[in-house]
Amino acid sequence: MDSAGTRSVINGRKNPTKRILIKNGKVVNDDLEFFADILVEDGIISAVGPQLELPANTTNTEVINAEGKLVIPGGVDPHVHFQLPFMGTCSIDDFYSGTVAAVAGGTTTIIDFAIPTKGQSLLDAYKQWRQWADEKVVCDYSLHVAVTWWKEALKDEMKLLTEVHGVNSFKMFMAYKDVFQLDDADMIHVFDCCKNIGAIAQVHAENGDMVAENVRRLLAAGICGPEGHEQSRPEEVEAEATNRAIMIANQTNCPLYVVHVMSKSAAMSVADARRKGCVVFGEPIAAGLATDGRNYYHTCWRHAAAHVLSPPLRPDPSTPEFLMNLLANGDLQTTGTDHCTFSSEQKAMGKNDFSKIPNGVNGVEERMSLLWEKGVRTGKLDHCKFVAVTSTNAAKIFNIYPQKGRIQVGSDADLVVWDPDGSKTISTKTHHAAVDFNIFDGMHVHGVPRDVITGGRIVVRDGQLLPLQKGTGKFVPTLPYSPYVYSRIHQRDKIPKWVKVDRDSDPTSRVRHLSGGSKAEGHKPLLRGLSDYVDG
Ligand code: URQ
Ligand code: ZN
Ligand code: ZN
Repeated sequence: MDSAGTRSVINGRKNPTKRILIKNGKVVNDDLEFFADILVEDGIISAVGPQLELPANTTNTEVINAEGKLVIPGGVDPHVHFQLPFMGTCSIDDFYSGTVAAVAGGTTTIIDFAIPTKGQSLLDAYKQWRQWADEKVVCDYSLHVAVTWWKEALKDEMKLLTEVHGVNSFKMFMAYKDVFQLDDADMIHVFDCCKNIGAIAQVHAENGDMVAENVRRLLAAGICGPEGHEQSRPEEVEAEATNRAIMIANQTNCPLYVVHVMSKSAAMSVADARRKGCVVFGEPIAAGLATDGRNYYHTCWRHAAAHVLSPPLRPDPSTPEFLMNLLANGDLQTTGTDHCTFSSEQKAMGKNDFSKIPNGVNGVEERMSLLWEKGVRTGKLDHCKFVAVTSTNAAKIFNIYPQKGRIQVGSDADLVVWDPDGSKTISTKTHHAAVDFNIFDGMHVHGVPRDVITGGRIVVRDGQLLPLQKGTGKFVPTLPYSPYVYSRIHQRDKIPKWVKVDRDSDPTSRVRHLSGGSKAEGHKPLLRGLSDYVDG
């Protein structure tokens, strides 16, 4: 709008192939909400402002009336596993059905994991995942890379992945013994390497050795059903590993991102570490924010097995609200889903032994509505915080902000016209994932996407998913040294960590004995205040 208060007529870009004008909506970023129109041209936001108008003769423009609705940045889900080869099978949602489900729920960027088998080159795994994803995704995606084994030469691969291939985060599994698990000595090498290349260390935090022993004991005791899963890896098994990873991160001054924080005690470990100044980020997931581990005791085997993921859902029914409270107050930062789905037939691989049930649940389509229902409608999250934890914080941590996670000129046109008063009942019958079970089945949730735009393409209109072409999404490189993460790391690097004491040149000189605490004449008190150990 110009000074005279008349409508702003935008000339926009020269002959864009596709324009979308979103009018009359309320824009919500993580720091501010305001009424404004949004002009999208060729996949990029080209104008944001009040009462935008296009020249009368403008063609190839679609106008969306967002009156009474919010317009939010497309969701960023930093934790999914589409078509993951795992536990003798492969997760049933591939990069097509998985990203279709994502956009159907308002998520327009997903971050998956290239997970090499032990001994496999990290780079080869990365190339394999790129090939799987590029031909199928319908929205943009990035990749974390897992480090499931260690040798010195992997430092070069990690450096190459970060500097050339757009990977800035490396995940270590502290569980899945003999499959993905790394021991502490190797983890320290990986953390150290992450720090030296400006990457983020991620952990799946469970004590895999304790899990293995508990599985053995439970099976020996004849407990073979899904109820054995959570009993084999109770909260303290998660919390201990969380603390261990935080310690290694702090000792190596490497930023840490704890994926799928599933319990109160692990969440408090993250919160306490952050309050002590550690650079740690915690990610609860949709499942842990909306349901709990009592489901493992359901008498229907399929129902109980459907909820098997690791770390498990906790039987304490107050856990979801506890995690939501920490998300609301900033002790936890992002929300993922760990969407890793397996059909009834696949889950039945563990019908006689719970440790053989493929681990994973759904969530990529339901995450944002569940956050609205359990977070906003309970008064814990305001609109800006909802955007922060479903989109912006993950974009900032993984260094794809403000390209993703913000509505401003120059950002990608990943936008959702959000209907705060709309509602739906989650159902396996209507969800878009390929899996035949939905762990949120029957939940009535408020807050739904009415229109979804990803990369400037309308993929949902008036609540209806449009036909989507495979491969229309693109890989988004995540660059090292995210300022949101590394600015504090660099500051911490400036603080001397160790102390060296200068002593007599002749180390065999008379050893001073402990005395009654009088200070030695002329002796400088030790930097650590241990002067009373030195005699007068
Ligand atoms: O552990 C993970 O994050 C992957 C293998 C998905 N499965 C799970 O149980 N969380
Ligand atoms: Zn995991
Ligand atoms: Zn995962």
